[in-house]
Amino acid sequence: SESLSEPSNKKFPENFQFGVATAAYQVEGGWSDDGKGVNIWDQFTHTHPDSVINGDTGDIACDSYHRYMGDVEMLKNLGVNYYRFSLSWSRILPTGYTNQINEAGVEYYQNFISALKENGIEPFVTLYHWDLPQPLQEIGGWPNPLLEDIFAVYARTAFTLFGEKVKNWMTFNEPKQTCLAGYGLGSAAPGISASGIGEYECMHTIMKAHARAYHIYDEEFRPTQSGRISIVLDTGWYEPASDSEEDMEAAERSLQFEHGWCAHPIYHPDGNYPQVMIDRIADRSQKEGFSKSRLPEFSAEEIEYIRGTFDFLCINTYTTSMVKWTNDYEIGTPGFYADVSVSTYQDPSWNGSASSWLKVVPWGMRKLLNWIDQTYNHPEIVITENGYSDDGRLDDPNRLNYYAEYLTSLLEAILEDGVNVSGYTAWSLMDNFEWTSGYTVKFGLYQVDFDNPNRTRTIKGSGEYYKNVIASKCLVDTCEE
Ligand code: GBH
Repeated sequence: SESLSEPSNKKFPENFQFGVATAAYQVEGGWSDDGKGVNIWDQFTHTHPDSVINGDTGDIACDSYHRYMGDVEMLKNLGVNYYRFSLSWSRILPTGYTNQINEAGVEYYQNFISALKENGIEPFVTLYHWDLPQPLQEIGGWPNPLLEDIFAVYARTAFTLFGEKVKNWMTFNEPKQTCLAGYGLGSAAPGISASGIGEYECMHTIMKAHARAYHIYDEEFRPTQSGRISIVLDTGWYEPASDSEEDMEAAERSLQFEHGWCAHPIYHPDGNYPQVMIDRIADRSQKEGFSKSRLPEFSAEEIEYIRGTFDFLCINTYTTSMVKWTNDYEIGTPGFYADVSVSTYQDPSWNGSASSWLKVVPWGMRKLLNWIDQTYNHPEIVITENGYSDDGRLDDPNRLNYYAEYLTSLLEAILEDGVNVSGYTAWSLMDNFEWTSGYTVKFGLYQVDFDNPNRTRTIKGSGEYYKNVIASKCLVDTCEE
């Protein structure tokens, strides 16, 4: 594994766009203010405090609900082209349905979006970043196919309310996490453990719900609003542990399960789940004694309806794993990882972060971008998240180096490999509620003082660096002209 010493002195293309990202539950706070309804993360942090480090919650978080003009100031100072944030569904529709519309929540987003536009910052809006209204969990959450319809109604509401100013929409953030952690392993909200079944049913609804929202936008809103819409998928790079045929097959299989599961139905010209998933899960299900595959099936009409529902490809990527071929896991308890049956590890020589899973492997991102480019037919790609965690210090050379090295790999993918990447988004604008890690792990370009009721924000060394990168489109003091 090669490691980079010097950041590239090449320039990003003139029209390349830079942004930063957050998500509603991680920054907004105001969890019960002005008519907001309860969502599954409110519920999870309040009723399973043992599942989050220090029993932390997003009740107040960065208090962006009350301090959004402070957020705008920071975004302006960084000079970003766009801000990727998410809408809190239950702030707009407290029950999840349209029987109640919370005017205060609608106004909050209208004011915020207007303030962004007035300051020349394009809003990139995610409809769903993991915070399902609790009443929809009461009817089963994402594994319930009814949620397709309910999400479609919410999406139409959002396009109607905000679509005049919002020209970049993302339906779901990382459905793989929603489904695996939420309905498979039970490690994240809503905490359902139903591995081997729950995650597949969850994804099946989300694929259809995404496609519905895409078609609604395409048919009812695009003609007048002329924006674009996509879905945000997350994946690391999976590098074969050797160049043996077995390890290469195992690494490709990992990519198909970890990324193809959501990407193939939407981005691949053939549509549908990857064949390797269809075959393996059918085979294991049969051996386990199920009457049919645990992987639900799409009809031919559904495959067609979902295929191609993107205007550009959005990818969150942070790290890399090595993959070794292994014997298939024994037939027994069904589970996603047993269905994949590979052995993964991270090289002990790779630099780490405050998150156990996040190792610094910039070359992995270049390989991933090339794999996506080849597998999905040279799409336009926006990196919608990439970043590094530490303890929240202001002087943060490790985060600065992470950005310098990953952006160097990105430049190589664009300039040397011809991958069509049009935007890059740093996660995150500021330190925030890092899900089950609570406030112990920090990703921000700005530090937030969580002990201060004003939630004072201070730019870090990496924030100053990113600001210069955006202004100069260059990673070092001077770039080749
Ligand atoms: C993103 O997920 C999220 O979109 C964002 O909200 C979050 O704050 C950010 O990353 C930083 O984490 O602990 O071994 O079980 C990134 C993908 C998938 C990375 C789940 C962490 C847990 C691995 N995440 N993964 S493990």
